[in-house]
Amino acid sequence: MQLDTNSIDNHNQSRLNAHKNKLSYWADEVEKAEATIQKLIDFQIAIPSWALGTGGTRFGRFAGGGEPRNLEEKIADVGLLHALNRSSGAISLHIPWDIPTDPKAIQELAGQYGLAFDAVNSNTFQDQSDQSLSYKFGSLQHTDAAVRQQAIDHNIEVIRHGEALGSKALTVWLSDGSSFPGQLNFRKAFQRTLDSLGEIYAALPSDWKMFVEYKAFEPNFYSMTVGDWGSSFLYASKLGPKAYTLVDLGHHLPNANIEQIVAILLNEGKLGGFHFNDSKYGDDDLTAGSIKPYQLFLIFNELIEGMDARGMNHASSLGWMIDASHNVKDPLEDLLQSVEAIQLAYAQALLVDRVALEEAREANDVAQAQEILQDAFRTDVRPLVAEARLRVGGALQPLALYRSLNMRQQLIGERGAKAVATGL
Ligand code: AFD
Ligand code: MN
Ligand code: MN
Repeated sequence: MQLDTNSIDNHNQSRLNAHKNKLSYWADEVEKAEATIQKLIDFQIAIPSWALGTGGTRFGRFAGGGEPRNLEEKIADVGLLHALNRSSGAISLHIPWDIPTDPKAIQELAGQYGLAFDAVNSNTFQDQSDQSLSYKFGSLQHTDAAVRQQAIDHNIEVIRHGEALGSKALTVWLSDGSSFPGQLNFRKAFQRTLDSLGEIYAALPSDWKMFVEYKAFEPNFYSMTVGDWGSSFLYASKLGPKAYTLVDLGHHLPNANIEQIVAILLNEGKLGGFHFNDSKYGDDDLTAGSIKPYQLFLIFNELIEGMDARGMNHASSLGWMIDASHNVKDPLEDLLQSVEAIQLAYAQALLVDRVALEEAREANDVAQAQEILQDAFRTDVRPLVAEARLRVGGALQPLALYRSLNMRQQLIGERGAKAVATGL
């Protein structure tokens, strides 16, 4: 569905005065505000194709209607998000859920919405109906070389699909592991996984990256073969310069210090990208910033510090992707909220007075260091984020506009109340 620009203009006009008033708070700090707005305009966050339908739990799924029935409709949904916020200019596909039958046409369609293709994701955590061997006991780690080969071939096929669309990265998330003590020889599982990843790595085009995503538990509950950042780092280091660790915020054990993990990976040049979401317990896949916004800010604080130290480009040096989806919200509303939360955390982290922070640290002035961070975190940067959107044709309040235009009702009218998204 294409959003007509008139509705955005009308929406913005009616809110313009209120917005300018809020923005005037920044009048004394124009320089800082300007720099932040420019960075926000450049910063794009990829939307996962699997988050456009209502997510379920293993107990049930409550579809909301009007879900995208095919890849074209998924692209249309991301196009709609991007038209509203001008910050969701990419889509991350999951194969085989999103196999593009006509890549040229798909690329063209995405181009019409101003969308690029971010990392492509392989899937060896499910058996497909046309698949000859099962992944019940793992894929790249499997004891049977034929199963490993099938999983390797699948990953290489995913790379080929991505190449046809202009993607530049492959994300490998494995459910491989074991659920009971004694089930798995850890050493062999690691080595087999490394060897299999090595074969996939060898098939990467020269300008591609491979993201190795780790997860502490689930679906295996005793061990995961890529279970933490340490093992992901080890795989990525052994694989070579095109391999990196991908941090999914929900994939840690409770209370893990993710910002410190991020700082270390960045320092080693091995941080590849992110899957943003939030959680209270495990891989809850809740809206980014909905539970622990301060943690999200602290992560961005390390990102900016570490990226600036290495001369990296905030917008393009790392993969920025959302991986959130759940049961009780309209997925498009949820994604608008996630993108906004990420932008807010990024903008707040840009405000941190880094010189003063370093001085406080060097002087062991703990209270002052905390003040500096919290001062930035407690600044209301919503007008800056809204201004960034306004300047590039987005809506001042994307969620409010989405609601006032009854977008979900329109989608239901177009696709039906029982339309179910392909994928999980
Ligand atoms: C998993 C991971 C991973 C994977 C996805 C599948 O977060 O990114 O691709 O779910 O839906 O938990
Ligand atoms: Mn993920
Ligand atoms: Mn996950």
